[in-house]
Amino acid sequence: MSDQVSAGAVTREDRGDVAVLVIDHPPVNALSQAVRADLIRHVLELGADPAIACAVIAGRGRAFIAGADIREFGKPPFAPLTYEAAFIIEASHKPVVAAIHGVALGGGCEIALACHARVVTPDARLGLPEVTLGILPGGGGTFRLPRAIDPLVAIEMIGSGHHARADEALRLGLVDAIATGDVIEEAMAMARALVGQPLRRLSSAPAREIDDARARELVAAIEKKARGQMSPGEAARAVYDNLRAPLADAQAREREAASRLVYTEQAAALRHVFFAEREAARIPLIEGVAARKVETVGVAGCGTMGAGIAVALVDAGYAVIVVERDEQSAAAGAERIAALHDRAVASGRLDEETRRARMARMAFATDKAAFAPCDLVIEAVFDDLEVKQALFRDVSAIVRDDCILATNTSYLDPNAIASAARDPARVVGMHFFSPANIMRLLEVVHANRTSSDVLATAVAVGRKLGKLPILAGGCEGFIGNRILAAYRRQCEYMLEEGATPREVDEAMESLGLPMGPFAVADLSGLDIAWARRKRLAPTRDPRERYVAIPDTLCEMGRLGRKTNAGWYRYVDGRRADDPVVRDIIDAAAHAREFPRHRFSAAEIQLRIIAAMANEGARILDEGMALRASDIDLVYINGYGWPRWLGGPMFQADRIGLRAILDEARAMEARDGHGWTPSPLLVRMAERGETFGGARDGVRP
Ligand code: 3H9
Repeated sequence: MSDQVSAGAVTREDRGDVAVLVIDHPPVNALSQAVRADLIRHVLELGADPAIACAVIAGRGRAFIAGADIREFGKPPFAPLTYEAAFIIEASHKPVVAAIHGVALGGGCEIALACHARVVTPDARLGLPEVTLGILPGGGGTFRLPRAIDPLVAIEMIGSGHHARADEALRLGLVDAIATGDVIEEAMAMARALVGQPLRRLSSAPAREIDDARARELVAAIEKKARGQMSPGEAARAVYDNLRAPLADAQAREREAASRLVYTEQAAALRHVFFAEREAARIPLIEGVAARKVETVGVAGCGTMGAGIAVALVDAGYAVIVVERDEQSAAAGAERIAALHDRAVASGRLDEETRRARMARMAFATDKAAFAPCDLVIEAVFDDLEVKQALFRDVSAIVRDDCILATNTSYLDPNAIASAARDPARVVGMHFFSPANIMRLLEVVHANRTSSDVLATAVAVGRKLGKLPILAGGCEGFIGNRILAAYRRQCEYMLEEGATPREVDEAMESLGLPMGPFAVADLSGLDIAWARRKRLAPTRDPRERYVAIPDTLCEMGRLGRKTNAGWYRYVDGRRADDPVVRDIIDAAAHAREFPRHRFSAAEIQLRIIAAMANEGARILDEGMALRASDIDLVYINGYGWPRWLGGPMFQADRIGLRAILDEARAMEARDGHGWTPSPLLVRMAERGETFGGARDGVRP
C-alpha cells in the first residue's frame, strides 16, 4: 500500500516503512532550488517519522537528476545549496538509497554519492561533467567520489567530465548494484537491508592510498590537455588536494573554487555553448517535416574531402558508392580511405573486424552510372562551377527522381549549381570541413529552391554522421567562410597600418585560439587563396581595399610551411620572423600611405572581433543564419575556436555592442567600401541589446 504525503518538486510516497522520494521536475529533473529545498524537507521529516525505517530517492521521467539547474548559474545562489542537501541526506540516521535511471550527472551524481548506497538501471549513466561547463563539482563531488572509487580514476573522471555507464560504474565501485527488475523496488530492498547497519558516509570515509607521483602527473596531464581551459586542471587539483584534507578544509576548498569559477568568462562561454547546441537543433523550416529514407549514398570525387566524407558515411552505417574519373584516381581515393581507417585502427578507435565490415559496404567505380541505386549523391569534386554543373547534369540523368543531390562546395553559388540539375528542389549544400570524418561542423546550405524535405534529409543525415548541422543560406562563403574572409582582410589591413604577422597571431593566440591567422595560412598553404583571388580578380570591386602582400609572397614562391617560407620562415618546423616579409610589408604600407602605429593585443582583438561580428550581423540581417549562436557554433566546430571562448558573436557581446559598433564605424571611415556597419548591429547597439551572450555570470 502506498501513501502520497505531499506534492511539489519532490513527492514522498510511503510504501510500508520505506519513504520513496520522487523528484518530478521536467524535463530532466535539474536540481533547482525547489528540488533542493524539497529534498531537505522530506529527509528531515522522514527522519522524525516513526513509521519510516528508510528511504529511496528516485526521479520521474527521463532521468534521476541531470545536475544543477544550469539556468541558475551566474545568478546569485539561492539557498539551500546542493552541498547542504547532500550533507543532510548523508547525515540521515535512516538509510537512504538512490534508485538511478537515465542520468545522474553533476549535482545529481553528488546527491547519489551522498546516499548510503546506489542502485542503477542497466542503461544509466553517472558522471561529474562540471568541467565541461567551466566549473567543478560543488556539491561534495571532489571529496566523495575519490572515497567511493580509486582516487586516480576519480581525478580522471572529474578532470575530464567522463560519464560512466552502469557496468563501468559498478566495476569502479561508484554504484552498489545494477537492477535486474524495477530499480525502485530493488533500491527499497537494499535500503531495508541497511536498517540497523553502520551506514557508509563517504565524506568521512578514509581515502584509498594513492601513488602520489602518478596523481601529480595525471593532474599535470589534465591541465595540459585542457589547452587554456581552467576548469579541468582546477577540478583535478581540487580532488588531489582534498584526498588528505580534513573534511572542513576540503569542503571550503571546493566551495571557494566552485563559486569563483562559475563567474568566469570561460564558464559563461561554456554555458552559452551548452544552450546554443540545444537551440541549433531547432530549425523552424523543417519542424514536423519527415526526412526521406537514405540508405545508399554516392560520393563523387575521392580527394581529401571526398575520402573523409566517404569514411564518415560508411562509419555511420550507410552503403557508399564512390565514383572517381578514372582507375588511377579511384585507386588513389581507395588508398586515402584506407589511410584514414589505418589511423583509426592505430589509435584504437576501430578494430580490424569492424573495418572489414565497413569496407564491405563500400564500392568504387569510374562510371557515374554506378550512382543509379543512390538515395543521395554528395559531390566533392574540384571547386569549379562548370565542373560541378556538368556533374549534376549527368548525375540527374542517372539517379532516381527522388534522389537528393548535395554539393560540398565551400564558396560557389549553390543556386548556380542547382540550376544544372533536372530538379533544383532536390539540390542542397552539405558543406563538410576537413578532415570530414572528424570535424563536427556541417553547414547545410539552403539554396533558393531546395525543398523542405530535402533540407530535413540533409540535416538528418548530418546528425546520423554525428555532425552538428547548422542551416546556412546560399550566400558567398555561407556562414563560416564569409566571416573568415572579413577576418582575414582585417588582419591584412593591420599589417599595412603597422602590425606584424607575429603581433596579430600572438594577439589571437592570447585570446585563446590555438593558432593565429597568419600561422594558420602558412599551415594550410597560401596558394589556394591565391588561386581564388586570381579567379575573382576580374570581378573584384575596384573600390575595395585590396592588400597585395600575400600575392607578393606567393609570387616569390613563399607558399607557407610546405616551402619553409610564407608569412614566417620555418627552421626545423619552428616559425621565425623573416626580415624579407617585414620589408615586403613596409614597402606595401609605404605605397598605401596609411598612418602606421604600434598595435596593442587588445586593439588587434577588438578589430578582429568587430570585423567578424559585423559580418555575422550582416549574415543575420540577410537571413543567411538562423541565430547568432549558430554562428558561434560554426566557429567552434569548424574553425578551431575553443568552446570556452564562446565564439565571435559571444565575444562581441562580452566586449559590448556599442564598442563593436564604434569599431565597425571606424572601419567604414578608414576602409570604405564593404565595411558599412550592419543595420542589425546598429539597431542592437543603440538599444543596448546583445546577440544573446548576455553579461551574466561575471561579477562586476
Ligand atoms: C552541476 O550539477 C554542478 C553541481 O556540482 C552543483 C554545484 C553547486 N539545467 O540535452 P537535451 C535542458 S553542473 C537546466 O536536449 P537529451 C536542456 O536545455 C550540471 N536545463 O536532452 C533542454 O531544454 P530545452 C551538470 C537542462 O536527452 C532539455 O533539458 N550536468 C539541464 O539529449 C533537454 O536536454 C550536466 O552538465 C540542466 N542541468 O540529454 C548535464 N540539462 O528543451 C547537462 C538539460 O528547453 N545535460 N537541460 O532545450 C545533459 O547532459 C543532457 O541535457 C542530458 C539529456 C543528458 C541530461
